[in-house]
Order: sequence, then C-alpha cells, then structure tokens
Amino acid sequence: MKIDVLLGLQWGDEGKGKVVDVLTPKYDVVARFQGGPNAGHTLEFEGEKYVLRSIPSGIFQGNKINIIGNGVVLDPALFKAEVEALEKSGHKLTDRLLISKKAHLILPTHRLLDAAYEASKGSNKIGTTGKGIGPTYTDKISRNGLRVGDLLHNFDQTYATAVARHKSILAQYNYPIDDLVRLEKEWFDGVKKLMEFQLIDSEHVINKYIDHKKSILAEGAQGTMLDIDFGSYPFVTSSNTISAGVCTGLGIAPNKIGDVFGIFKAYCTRVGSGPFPTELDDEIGQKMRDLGYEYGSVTGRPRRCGWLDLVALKYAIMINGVTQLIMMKSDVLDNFDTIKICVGYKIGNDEINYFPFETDTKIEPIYAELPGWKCSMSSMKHQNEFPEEFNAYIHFIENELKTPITIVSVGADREQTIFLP
Ligand code: 2SA
Ligand code: MG
Repeated sequence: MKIDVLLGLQWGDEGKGKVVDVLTPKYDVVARFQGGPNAGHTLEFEGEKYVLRSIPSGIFQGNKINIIGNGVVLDPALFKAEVEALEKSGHKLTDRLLISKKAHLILPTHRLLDAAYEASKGSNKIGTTGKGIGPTYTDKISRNGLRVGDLLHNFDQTYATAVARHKSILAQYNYPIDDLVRLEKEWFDGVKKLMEFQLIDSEHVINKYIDHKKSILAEGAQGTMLDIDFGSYPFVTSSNTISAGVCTGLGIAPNKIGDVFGIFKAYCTRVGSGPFPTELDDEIGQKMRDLGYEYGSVTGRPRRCGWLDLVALKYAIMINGVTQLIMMKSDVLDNFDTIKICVGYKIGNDEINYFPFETDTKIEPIYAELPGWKCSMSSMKHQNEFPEEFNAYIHFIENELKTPITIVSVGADREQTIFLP
C-alpha cells in the first residue's frame, strides 16, 4: 500500500481543503505533513462553511483517522480555538485526531518575532500570515526548537530558555512585547487542550498503517510556488510544500509514495509579496477577485489575481511528480469573452518556457487566447454537460502539461465536483 499525496501547484489557496474532504471517503487516514496555522483550508457542505488551519481536512468524514505529522508546526492557542469551533458544531475529535510528538511548537514569542522581522524588512516584507511560521522553522533547523513531545518532560525549563533567547532578539529589533503576557496565557490554555489528545510517534504509526494496508492521503498546505527550495524565494513559506516533503514530514520512504494529485485553480492567485508573472492589476483581475471571493481565509487579505500560468504549472508538475490534475473554481471564469493562458515568458528580448532564477526583472507573459464559454457551469453534474469551449480549455491544458485532468470543481460545495473518467 502506498500513500497518495494531494498538494497545491500554485501559490496556495487552490482549494485543497474541499478536495481532501471529497476524496476522504476513499481513504482510512488523512495526514498533514508540513506548514501550520498559516494554512486556511475551507470546506463547505450542508450549508455550513468551515476553515481548518492545523487539523487535516479529513476530520468531517466519518470515522477516519487524522494525523498532524512531524513536519507540521503547531500553535496550541490556535489549535484550541480550532478544536473548540469544531466541537461546537458537533464534530468530536479526540478519538480520531493524533498528533506527532516530533511536531514543533510555535511559541508566543515566535509570533512576535515573525512580526518584528517583517517590520524590519519595510517595503521588502514577505507578507507572511504573521503566525510565527518562519521563526519556528528557523529554531527547528538551528536545533533550538521545542517539540510537542517536550510538553511531557520538564517543559518549564526548556520553555523559559527559549523565551529568554527570543526576548533578547526582540530587544535587538526594538520590538514591543507588551502583548506577551496575554499571548502566553492563551498559549498555556491551549497546551492543556492539546494534552487531551493522543501524542504519538507518528512515523511508526503511519508505517504500521501502510503495512496493514490502510489507505493514506497526505494533505499539503500552501503551494509549490511557496516551497522553501523551489518557490519564488525569498517570497515563500518556510517548509517543503512539495511531494518530497511528505517523506520528511511523515517519516515515509520515497518508494511509498503513490498517486500525486496536483491541484490548481482555472486561473491564478497569490497573497503576500513576490513575483507573479500573470498578475492582472486591472478590472479583469478585480472581476476574478469578486467572482472567486479571493480573500485570505486566515488573514482576510485580498488575493492578487491573474491568468493561468502553464510555465509555473509545468515546473510544479515536474518537481512533484504529479500523476493527476485537479482543476478548481472553473465557474469563476463562466463569464469572460476571452480566456488567456500563459505559455511562455518574455524577458527583454528572450523568450523562455521555464520559471527563471532571476525574478526581479520584468517578466512579460506570452499568452494563448481561447474563447470563453459564457454560461453557468455551477449546477453541472456530468462531463457531458460541459460547453464545447470549456472542453477546449481543459484539452489545451492537458496537452501542454502532458498530464490528465481527472476532477473539475464548479463551485465551493462538496456536491459541485465532477469526476472525469
Ligand atoms: P508564512 O506565514 O511565513 O507561511 O508566509 C510566507 C508566504 O507564504 C504565503 N502563505 C500563503 N499563501 C496563500 N494561502 C495561505 N494560507 C491562508 C489562506 C493565507 C491567508 O489559505 O488563505 O489567510 O492570508 C498561505 N500561508 C502562507 C504568505 O502569503 C507569504 O507570501
Ligand atoms: Mg487557503
């Protein structure tokens, strides 16, 4: 038995939460392998909308096991809020959510450090979600991190040492720490909540599941173009968002990876700073933002919008070994006369078809243009209802990317999902 992977191919917000929820009936276990509460996975069904941050999106489907893996960074305060919101809506979690002891803890001071670093960068700021993600992964890599399992052993001393170190950095940045007392109170309340859950050696548990032929889906967060190694550095998140991250973030071997579902929007968005070759700073971009309701689900920030970028997608497919493509939010393009697709970049006089290292120079997208379908797709249930122009759009993409599109989403609800044979 192998682990299937579902991850974003763009800059996040592709709709991973919805697809994991739709696919979960086929799996026994859903596991998060990287990122943390910077994620905002939105799910809608039965007239309700939920946003998940650290908890895997399989939590709504029956008695599935959900795992927060070692590669994740966890903030107990935000975790508690998330758990309580779900419990209020009738979803009991304690017996079906397992948490890796090796997952790193986001401390209150990590959040302050995130804000201090951003403030110090001025106009070059990354535009982080402010959840302390970067500083927590920094401490992990520099071997100063605190892990979930540390909560079980002499925690006060380790915590105090870490906070003292963080305070001295914050002082260098002249960053105020008035909020710390309140943040610490929330945080330790969160720790109590966390201790109600099973803290596990997740790599052993997951490999045992594989041996026992349980089917597992690994749920990515953020997107490939935000990957710490292969994204648009430094405007990236601090983890490996790509399929290789599943191996280190769950403790499974590369030959245990099965299908890789790559998910993308029929157009493109990005929140935060950094290069975005097909960005539309005009009324077309605004129309996408309005129709797609493109605002960050964690921070509420308006997302930058633009046409689909096949150059970036090709790169993402290569890096991840994508076996199937899933196209989201097709309905947002229902009302455009012409739809453009980026097939190359022009930099100065050169035309290239790969995502370049140098992204501070002006990249001009080279577009193919296709006629829009100009009809509402949101109530469609089956591929044979697709307008001819929409079929042409997906065939164009499949042809360029040499990878099949197997699911098309035409709306936010679970039901608005069409499987292509
Ligand atoms: P961070 O906080 O250190 O990970 O930020 C670094 C960059 O990564 C981007 N990033 C994201 N981009 C899109 N969606 C994300 N999740 C939330 C959502 C974002 C929100 O689902 O809507 O609510 O604003 C996400 N998380 C991180 C971030 O914008 C920085 O560019
Ligand atoms: Mg999101």
